[in-house]
Amino acid sequence: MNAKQLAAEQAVTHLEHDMIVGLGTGTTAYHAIQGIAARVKEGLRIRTVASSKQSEELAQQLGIPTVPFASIDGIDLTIDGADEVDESLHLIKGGGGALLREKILASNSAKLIIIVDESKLVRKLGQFPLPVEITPFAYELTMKQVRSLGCNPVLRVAEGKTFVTDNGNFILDCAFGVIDHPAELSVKLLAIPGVAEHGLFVNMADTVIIGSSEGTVRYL
Ligand code: ABF
Repeated sequence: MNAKQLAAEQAVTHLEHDMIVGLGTGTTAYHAIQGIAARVKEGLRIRTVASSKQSEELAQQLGIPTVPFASIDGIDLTIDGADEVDESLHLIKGGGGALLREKILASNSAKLIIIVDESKLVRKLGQFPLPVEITPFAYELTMKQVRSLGCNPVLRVAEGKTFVTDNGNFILDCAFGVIDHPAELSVKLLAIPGVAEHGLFVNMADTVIIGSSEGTVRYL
């Protein structure tokens, strides 16, 4: 079992009957969805909502009950990955392009468990370029405003085309260098009208589960 899978397997031990569960996105969250499917097969009674079309389709293929957002009032537990985790459990997410939906799920969850391998742990956030989701309209001007905050934003491209999120938006990958004050940067980014959301998750994670290549798991 690899490190990501170990963390995922540990996270699914936190599931309980009748929970509404948020499904994350990415390769670590993939393992969690597999683990959730195994528990559902054993008889665990849960309902889920997903942070991406990809995760929703995977859940449905694996026989995990998915429900519309209109049918729930909130989420009991979301299990998701991250690109970076610092010592205060602040996160950078969005490398997979699902940050807006991931943040909506996280902010509506009573508990957010983040699952990572050791490579994601950093003392301070910022080695991983911060993903910022922006509306396509006048995106060049939005890019300029984001640049003025002290980074060189790069419009994300995938398979030779501008990457488009599940919400029809673009992503800017913004290398800020060390982010000393993530909460302040968050406020500044959200003050730019074309910014839909960004990948800084400040004070959102309740628990981080770290899998290691030696086969151990620890909690932050
Ligand atoms: C999602 O998947 C993200 O927010 C993050 O960008 C990514 C983590 O990648 P992986 O789990 O594939 O390493 O959770």
